[in-house]
Amino acid sequence: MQATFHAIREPDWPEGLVLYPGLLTGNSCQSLLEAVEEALKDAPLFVPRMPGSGRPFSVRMSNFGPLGWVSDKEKGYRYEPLHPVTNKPWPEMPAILRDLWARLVDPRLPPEAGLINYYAPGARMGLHVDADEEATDVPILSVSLGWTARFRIGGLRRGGHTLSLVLKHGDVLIMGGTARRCYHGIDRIYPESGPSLPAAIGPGRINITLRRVTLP
Ligand SMILES: O=C(O)CCC(=O)C(=O)O
Ligand SMILES: [Mn+2]
Repeated sequence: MQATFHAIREPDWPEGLVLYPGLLTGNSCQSLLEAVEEALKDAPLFVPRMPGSGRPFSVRMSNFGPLGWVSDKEKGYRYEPLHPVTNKPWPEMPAILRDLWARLVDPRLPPEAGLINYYAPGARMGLHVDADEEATDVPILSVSLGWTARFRIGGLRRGGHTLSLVLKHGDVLIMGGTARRCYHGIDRIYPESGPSLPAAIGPGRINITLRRVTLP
């Protein structure tokens, strides 16, 4: 799995933000994409909607693990054990993701949700804080696959200074410490800037974020 195990932290980044560029090798990325393709057969991508307005997100989603992040007009952001359309449990978390978490986050407290984000060309994700977990102090681990994205991160409040970094195929990003509570999002993805996703998924980018949801 380790091509390089080089951690990048920069002085102007929020404390707790760590980038491992290309941590997942080509083969691991390939196996992971196969696991995503397989999972989506059973748990197809759904269109999350903003609470209240019902406006659709441009990113489509699914999940791995016992809990999945969902959002709709009526009940808003939350974790659910069942897929909102099929009403079936989410597919099991692939071993490769469990291992990555054990190595970089916590071997004793496994992730409960692996949110799969699919960015088709033109999709983006507005600035937000991940705040629907009870385990608010456990870092979030994010894996990027396919086309490159521009990730933006700011501070603890909206409207302050932000900075951007580029997330490529095989990159792993940890948001722990202060960064766990910072506003962040995806400005854009760059067309054809990375390996193609499986045809059954479509062109663009897959991001998987592993989250601990409940307190032990
Ligand atoms: O796609 C990404 O890299 C970030 C995703 C994200 O922030 C989220 O799913 O909450
Ligand atoms: Mn997030």
